[in-house]
Amino acid sequence: MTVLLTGFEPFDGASINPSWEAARLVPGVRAVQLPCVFGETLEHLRAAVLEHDPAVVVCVGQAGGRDGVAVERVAVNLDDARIPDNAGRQPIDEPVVRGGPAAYFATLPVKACVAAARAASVPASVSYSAGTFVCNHLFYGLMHLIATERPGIRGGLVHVPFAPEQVLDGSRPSMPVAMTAAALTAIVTAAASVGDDLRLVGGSLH
Ligand code: PCA
Repeated sequence: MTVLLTGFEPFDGASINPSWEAARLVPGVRAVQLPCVFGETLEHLRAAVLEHDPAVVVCVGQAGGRDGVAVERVAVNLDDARIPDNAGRQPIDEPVVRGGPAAYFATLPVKACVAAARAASVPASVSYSAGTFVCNHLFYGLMHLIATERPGIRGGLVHVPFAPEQVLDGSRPSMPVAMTAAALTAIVTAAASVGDDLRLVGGSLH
C-alpha cells in the first residue's frame, strides 16, 4: 500500500521545519516536501497524489508551542493568516475552496493513530483545530480532493512540536525529531492497517 507523507519547508524565518525533518526519516513511504505558500502547496500536493497514487496521505506541519503530536480531525474552509506565507501572501477571511463545504473531517482513523503514537511512547492527542494558516489550507485542500476526486484515499494532517534546536532557551515545548519520526511511523502504520477507528474516550472541553 502506497503511503504519501508530506512535510513543510521552513517558514516564519526558521531554518528548519521539524515536520519535514521527521517525515524524511519515516521508512517505507513516499516523502515529499511542500512549499509553505497558499495555493502553491495544493498544486504540489495534487502533483504528488497523481504521481504516487497513494492509498493513504498524511500531511505533517509544525505547530510551534504544542507539547505533543496532534492528529487533526477537522479542516475548515478558511484562510486567515496571522503572518505572511513564504511568498508574502497573507489572506484574510477567504475560503480555501469557493463554494466548498464549511469543513471536512479527516478520513484517517484519528483515535487509532493517537493510540499508535502513544504505544510508541510519544505523547499524542486528537486536535479539533488545525488553525487557519497554510496547514489547515493544505488539509482542507487534501480533503476536498479526496471528497471530489479520490474517495478511496485515507487522508489527514498531523501537527508536530518544535525541534529542540528551535527553542534552545527552553521557553516553549519541543520534541526530538527522532521521537516525532517514531510517532509518524506509528501513525502511518495505523492509518494503513486499521479498519474502523477505535471507539475510545477522547474529545476536548475547549
Ligand atoms: N506549519 C504551518 C504551516 C507550515 C507548517 O509547518 C501551519 O501550522 O499552518
